[in-house]
Order: sequence, then structure tokens, then C-alpha cells
Amino acid sequence: MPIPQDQQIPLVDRLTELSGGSYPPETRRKYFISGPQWAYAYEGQALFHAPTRNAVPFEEVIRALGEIGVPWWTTHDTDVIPTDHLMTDRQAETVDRIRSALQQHGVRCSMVTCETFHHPVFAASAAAEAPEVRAYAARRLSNVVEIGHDLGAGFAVYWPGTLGYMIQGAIDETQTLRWFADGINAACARDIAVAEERGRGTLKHCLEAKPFEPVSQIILPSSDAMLAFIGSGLLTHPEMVGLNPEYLHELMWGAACRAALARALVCGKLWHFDINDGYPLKHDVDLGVGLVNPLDWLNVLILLRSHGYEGPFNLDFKPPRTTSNHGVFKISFPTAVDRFITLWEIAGEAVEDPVIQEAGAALKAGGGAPAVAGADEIVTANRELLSLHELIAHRLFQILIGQHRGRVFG
Ligand code: GLT
Ligand code: MN
Ligand code: MN
Repeated sequence: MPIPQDQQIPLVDRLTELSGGSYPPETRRKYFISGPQWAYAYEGQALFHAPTRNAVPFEEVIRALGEIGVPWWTTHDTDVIPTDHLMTDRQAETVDRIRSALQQHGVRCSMVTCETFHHPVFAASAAAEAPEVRAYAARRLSNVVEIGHDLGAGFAVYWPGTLGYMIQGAIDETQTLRWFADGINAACARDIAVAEERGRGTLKHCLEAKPFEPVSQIILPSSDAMLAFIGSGLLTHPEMVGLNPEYLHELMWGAACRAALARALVCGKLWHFDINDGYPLKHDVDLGVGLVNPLDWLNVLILLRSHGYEGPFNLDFKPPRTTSNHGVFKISFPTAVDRFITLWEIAGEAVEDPVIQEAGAALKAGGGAPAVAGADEIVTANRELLSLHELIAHRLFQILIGQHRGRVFG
């Protein structure tokens, strides 16, 4: 029987209820999870895709996040302020409206980011040859820092998605990197001045890498490249600059996200994390966290829990274009938050699991071969212990699907 349109929302809502309930908003608010304006308001458009949803103004996004229980909101400057209103009185009016919407709905702004990829002025990147483009980019970055302070944010993110080219040869990459550093240096300098004026701390400036898209070659394509850039000597305040890795962006170049995060952790630069899902070596599909790689995600969160990283977790996903505006509110955001919280809690169980703990301790104790033993003797001493690697992997699978809590074989 066809389902007439007026019965579709009740059907979706009933099946949503039937699929296992959800965390209450108060529980969700205990986690440092943020909802991006651009994710919630994404209309489903792309190069080959017309929009499938209506635009959603920030008042509605902030209201919805408050109701769902997402405690933090993030935005690009141009998600909420048209380009020609930026750095004018109209910007201040909008920032006031944002502030009152946040206050009204009990949501706070954690992060602001500068759009340096969509507008034609950035066609040759924000570090283009023409000095006026770079001067404009520096003003835009500094302005975002001010908006961040106006809204009480603690983080600024920079995704240099057009810092590269489609066709090689016209630009000198070393020059581009120096010019890009000039932009970040301008943002940090402005931040120090504004923070001082307002008696606030400075922001944490976080670089986000993506290996390709929208240009075919990006000069800083991975979190590791960003780490090298931070340590290159080009930044005047490297201590103010860290990383915002994105889960899928690491998969896109074939990395283990967990290992990429580990490299950021040992450098003390894991400051912000975009959470989503997708497929290795494909384009940036930005699916909801846990929908493709739940076991990999469990492992990522075990690493983060073991090393004291507790957020921000920024829900940088794109609700699929088959989801309606109602679906974004009812399904996309609440279920993404709940999958994340579930995986986070399961990761806590894995860290505490007696089987994994004992296996890990046994592996570290080793087989007891003498310190001066030869290679064959060491192999023999450890041979049976090393089977525990596979047992730990099996145990993680069991924990993921709840077998440690009673689901049994047979
Ligand atoms: C864009 C990109 C994201 C970044 C955003 C921050 S912009 O949506 O694909 O991964 O996090 O600028
Ligand atoms: Mn991202
Ligand atoms: Mn992405």
C-alpha cells in the first residue's frame, strides 16, 4: 500500500522510536560535541546534485541543537554572514542575533572557521599571487578571530582546501606555503591583541588537512603535513597552532586514522577533531559517524580515551540528500550523537575489559628471554604470547556487539 505524504512523518517517527530509543538531551549535553551550522543546514547540493532540502537559518539550527541536546555550535563566517556584510556594521547586527539565539536555546559557540574556498576571490587560494587577495584573506582571518571572541569561542579552524592547484607549474609551492603562513600569523597576532583587550585567553588555532578536493593537488594534504608546517619555522606563534584532523580525511589517503591521531597526540597538537565516516581512498562523502566503520571508530576512541582527549568532537558530516529537513532534525543529528556516545562508552568498557587488560599486560611482560638472548631464543620465548594480538582483536569485536554483556553464541 502506498504511504500518503501525511502519514510519512508519523511512520518515520514511529520507526525511529522503535529502533532502540535514544539518550536524553541532558545526557548528550555532558559530552563536548558540537554541531556545525554548515552540516545541519546542508541542502544536499553538489557538483552533480541539485539541493533536496530547504535552507535552514542559524536561529533554527541553534534551536534544534538545543532541543536535541548538542551543547555546542560551530560556524564559518559566511555560513551566517553574507560575504559583503563581513567587516561592516551588518556583521555586528548578525553577531548580536546569533548571541541571543545561543542564549535563548542554551547552546554555546565553541569554534569559528573562515571560508576561504567558496567565494571566487579565493579561486587561486587565500595565498594567491596577487597581494590584494592575500591582504583580503588576512583581514578575513583576523575578522573570524574577532567573531570568535565576540561569541565566546575557544577554537578557530582553518581548512585550506584551495591551497594547491589543478594544474602544476604556475605557482611555486614554497612561496605559497610562506604566504599561507603569513595569513595564519596575521590571525594569531590579531588574536593576541583582541584577547588582551577583552581579558580572554587566546584561541586555539587548528589546521585541518584533506588530501584532495576541491582542487586536485593540495599542498598540505595530511595532518602529518600540517605538523611539519607547524614546525617549519614559518609561523611566528607555533605554540598557538595545532590540528583539527577529520576522521574521513585521513581515510581518503589510505591512512589509519588512529595512527594519524597518535602522531598528533605525541606532538601535543590534537586540539579538535571532526567526526564522521566514509570509505578509504574515495572522495569526501562525510557520512554520519559510525555508519561505515564502527569497529575502526571504537579503536579510535579507545586511543583517545587512553590518552585523555575528551573533545571537542565536531559533527562534520553531511546528512545524505535522501534525508528530508524533518529527517535531519529527527534522525541525522540525534542518531549521530547517540552513536558517538555509545561508541565512547563502549571504548571505556574496552579500556577496562579484564581480558584485554590481562592480554596487554602479558604482551608487555614478554616471554622472559634473557636480555642478551639471540633472535631465535626471543622468538621461541614469545611465540604463544603473540596469539594474543588476534584474541584482543576478537575481544574488541565482541565488545562492539555487546557479547561481553551477555549476548552469547548459540
Ligand atoms: C568543508 C570541509 C570540512 C571542513 C569545514 C571547515 S569546510 O565543509 O569539507 O571538512 O571541516 O572549514
Ligand atoms: Mn572537516
Ligand atoms: Mn570531510
